[in-house]
Amino acid sequence: MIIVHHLNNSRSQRVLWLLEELGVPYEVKRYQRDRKTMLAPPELRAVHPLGKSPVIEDDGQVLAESGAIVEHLAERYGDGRLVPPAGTPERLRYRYWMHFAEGTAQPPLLLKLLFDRVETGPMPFFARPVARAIARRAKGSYIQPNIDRNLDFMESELRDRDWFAGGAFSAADVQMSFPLEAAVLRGGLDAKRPRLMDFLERIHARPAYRRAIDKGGEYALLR
Ligand SMILES: N[C@@H](CCC(=O)N[C@@H](CS)C(=O)NCC(=O)O)C(=O)O
Repeated sequence: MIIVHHLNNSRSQRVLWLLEELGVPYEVKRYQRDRKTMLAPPELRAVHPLGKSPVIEDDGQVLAESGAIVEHLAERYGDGRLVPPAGTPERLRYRYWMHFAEGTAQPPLLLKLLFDRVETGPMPFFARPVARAIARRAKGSYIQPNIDRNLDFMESELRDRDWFAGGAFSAADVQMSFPLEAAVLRGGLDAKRPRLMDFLERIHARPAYRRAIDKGGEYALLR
């Protein structure tokens, strides 16, 4: 039985969704973020030294890193589904988006989250103006322009195809869901990029996605 170590409101929601798409049985072990710091509880470090989610156990082997998990599960249990055939342009695009999600899309969104907290979080009154100025400068000069460029690029890539790898839904779309959901919450993704919004609507309507939400519990990234 596959075990998914699942943190509320996190990237591991994607893993539950993928397993629902594949129809593979699994067990969910739930962990709650600290309400104040939003960090994972220390028990997750007993599963993997980094203490982040997702982590899975499959056949007694522990695997972390959502992209590696998604690729592994799709290859091992997909039986040809959700992974484009090897040697096709779709397979190359599949690989590209699988890595783009965490390697390029996610970093500026995380920076945005951190600098938003610097700007609005509690601190001594004398430090506030300086901290706010630094946060605004970082967001305006680097973070938001990178988020915008990434979003424009993703929007343009869905101009000629329904899904990121091509005409068929694939595990790369599962991996891409999290940065897009995060971009709605804090990256400025809205109706001005209609193809990305339509992508989100289509994935949220999938029965497997809905089942995964029921299994995972609280998921505030969902819109
Ligand atoms: N690149 C890693 C990132 C893992 C990660 O940062 N997970 C977050 C959840 S979205 C986490 O565990 N945060 C809690 C913490 O850092 O304590 C992946 O894709 O799996």
